[in-house]
Amino acid sequence: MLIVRHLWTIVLLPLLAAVSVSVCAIAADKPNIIIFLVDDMGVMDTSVPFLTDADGEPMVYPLNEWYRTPSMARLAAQGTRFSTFYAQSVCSPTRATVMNGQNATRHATTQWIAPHSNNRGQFGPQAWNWSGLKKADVTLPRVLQGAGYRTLFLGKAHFGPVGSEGEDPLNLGFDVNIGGAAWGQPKSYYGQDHYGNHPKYGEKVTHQVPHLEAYFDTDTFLTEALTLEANKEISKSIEAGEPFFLLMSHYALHAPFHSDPRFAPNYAGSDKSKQAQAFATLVEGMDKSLGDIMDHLEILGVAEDTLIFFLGDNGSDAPLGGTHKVASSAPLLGKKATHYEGGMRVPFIAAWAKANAANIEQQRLPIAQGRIQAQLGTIMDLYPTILEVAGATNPAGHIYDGYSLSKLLCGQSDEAHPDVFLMHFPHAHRSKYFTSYRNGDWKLVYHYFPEMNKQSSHYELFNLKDDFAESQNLADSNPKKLHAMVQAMVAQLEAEEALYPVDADGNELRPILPSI
Ligand SMILES: [Ca+2]
Repeated sequence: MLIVRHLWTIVLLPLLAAVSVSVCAIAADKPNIIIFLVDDMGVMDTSVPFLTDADGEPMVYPLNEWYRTPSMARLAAQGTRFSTFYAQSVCSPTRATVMNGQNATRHATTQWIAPHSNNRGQFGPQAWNWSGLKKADVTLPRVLQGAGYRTLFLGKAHFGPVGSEGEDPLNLGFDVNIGGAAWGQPKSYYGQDHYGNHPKYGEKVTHQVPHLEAYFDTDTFLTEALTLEANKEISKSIEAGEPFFLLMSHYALHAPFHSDPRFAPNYAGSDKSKQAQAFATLVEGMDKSLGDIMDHLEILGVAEDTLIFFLGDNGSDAPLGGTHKVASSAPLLGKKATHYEGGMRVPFIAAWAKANAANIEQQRLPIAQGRIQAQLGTIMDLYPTILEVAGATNPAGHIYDGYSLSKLLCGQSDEAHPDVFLMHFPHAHRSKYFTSYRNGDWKLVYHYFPEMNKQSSHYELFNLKDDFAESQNLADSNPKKLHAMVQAMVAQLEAEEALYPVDADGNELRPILPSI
């Protein structure tokens, strides 16, 4: 009997060892992937210059000198950043796009999702996707789960309203959810306030951040608590030998602009408002989080095997100046929720957490270091880029609108990647009922006027190469270009099955072609 058992051991052990080695080899072939998504972070809310001069050299503006983001600078030095990267103008549309790679026009979550009521607005399309993402939807984390990843969600979700399937990231392909709920902002950033869960708020409180009881009544700022929890989950994945996908989705920099005491002294001497100073502390706390995660990856010895995509989810909401002015995103015009560049331009950096040209995974995607890519990229591009890096396959029948960024990240131009971005917003916010369409150097903004209860139109046409601050409307002086741009915009709206604003009688308002 003993001999038999021994024989089994002799036969089985090498087999088990072989299986074990094989699994490890597969795991090692898959890089860890982090999307570091910062809420309401515009392209100018950082000390890292993203905008460039005509020669592609970075331009430092006063806002770059105001903010402090050394960890972003560290990441940018190791990777490639984009001078022109587009997200949607508000939260939920971008968040759904991160998850499914579709333009908001197609996934139809075209407005931010209010937690308790359908906020389509008086003239918004009835069929817009207020209920957000569903259990059955194709999502990036679910596809990555299928490719062997442990999927981690930390922070602000805002994928669906209260009581919907999309309210809980665990329904959408994540193995872990810490902090994610229907809320688009926290009630409080402070541990002393229990991040909005404190009894002092009463029973009808909303916007309380879940899962952070361990930090109640401490001085731990929300951004820090989420970072500590993220690093714990990263450690668990490494200990388990599983590659991880982390959507590190900070509540910062969204209002309320609560000052982070750790950084407040850095701005106290400024002549800027208390609100602007508090906003700057949110920026610096977010940046510390990035640095802490990068340090943790190095300590664990997995920085070389970890790819980081850093970006904001819409244009800046910095409390500086007027909504439709050159202010919060200076030198760009406008801020979050507007149709101008300040509403939709976000920072984007992609880098290995520690560059090493000898690393096999990095040889497959040798991201150019310290480089600024001038060709435009969009939020839709994350989905196909990450699937490619992870060796995952897009499920049959799932349409996505992005293009792989891999050539652009490696310092090349890519003719297959179109210089086009369509942003469709058939709702009312700071800017109302508009579609903007970027194509090459040109940008068209089409305004619908449902309030007038009849078809009416207004066009803005800018040449961003000559006029990045959108100061000169060329719609009247260049009718040929205007016509061509509206035609191309309409074609893309149709291809993506856009839903349009309606007039008071419920009639759909489609864009009107201008006469030539
Ligand atoms: Ca946002």
